[in-house]
Amino acid sequence: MSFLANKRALVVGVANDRSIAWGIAKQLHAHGAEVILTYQNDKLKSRVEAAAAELNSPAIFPLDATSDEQIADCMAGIKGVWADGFDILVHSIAYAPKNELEGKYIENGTREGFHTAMEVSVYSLTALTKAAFPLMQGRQGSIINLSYLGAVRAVPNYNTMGIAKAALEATTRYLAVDLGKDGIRVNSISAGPIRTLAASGIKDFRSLLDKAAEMTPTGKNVTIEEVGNTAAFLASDLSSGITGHVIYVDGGFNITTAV
Ligand code: 0WE
Repeated sequence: MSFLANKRALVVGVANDRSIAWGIAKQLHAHGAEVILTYQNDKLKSRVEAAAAELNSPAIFPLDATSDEQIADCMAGIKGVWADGFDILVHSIAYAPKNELEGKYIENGTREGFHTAMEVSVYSLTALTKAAFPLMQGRQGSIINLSYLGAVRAVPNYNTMGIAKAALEATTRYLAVDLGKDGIRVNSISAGPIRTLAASGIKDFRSLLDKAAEMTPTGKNVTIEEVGNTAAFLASDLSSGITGHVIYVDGGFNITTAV
């Protein structure tokens, strides 16, 4: 019945109860997994602590995924709790400087913004995967990251983040090939737009959500719980034949077109 019984998950990217990472953590736990959350900084610590308590988490750890030292300390901490390893790694992190996410890419895209977006939103997956590998090896593991349609379509204003998400999806494929024989699958969920803390920093996000809902086959935007349930499937052995893939959890928006 509980298809994630005896699975252990590390979920990176919870900021508050609107975070996609939180929807995923909740659903992984609901389907039977034990879950450890990380918090990016002291400002977010108390909120993540409260979230972890709801899931009866055995521990929480600080983690800024741009720091190899913090990644190493986090994995050492996890080894202290889960000595024989863990099964599921969820990466739900993205950042580009605000000015990169408005207007024309050719006008507002900068070398520094590009570098920051790639470092925080893309290389962090590789860095976390490298560090998690010794603990995940040989256990039917699953690594999941979050993408967006802007990886494969030119979405107005998404700009630098679209280029970063394209690189994240490519990273998913390369890691899937490298880790397949060690029993680890790597997949991406391309979620429809969701009102999160990150999204609250984006101009006119409300109207983007309304327009998207109108064009979406299901007639509504997706929830963090819907993304979480797809993550639970990808985390589980039910998806043992799927790796290097991008699954759209967007109510079908990506198959529509403007006329
Ligand atoms: O990946 C994202 C957004 C992630 C994000 C959000 C922010 C806001 C605050 C990354 N960096 C920042 N930097 C900040 O300073 N999404 C899929 C949501 C999103 O963002 C958009 C979208 C959609 C959808 C930006 C422009 C257009 C559409």
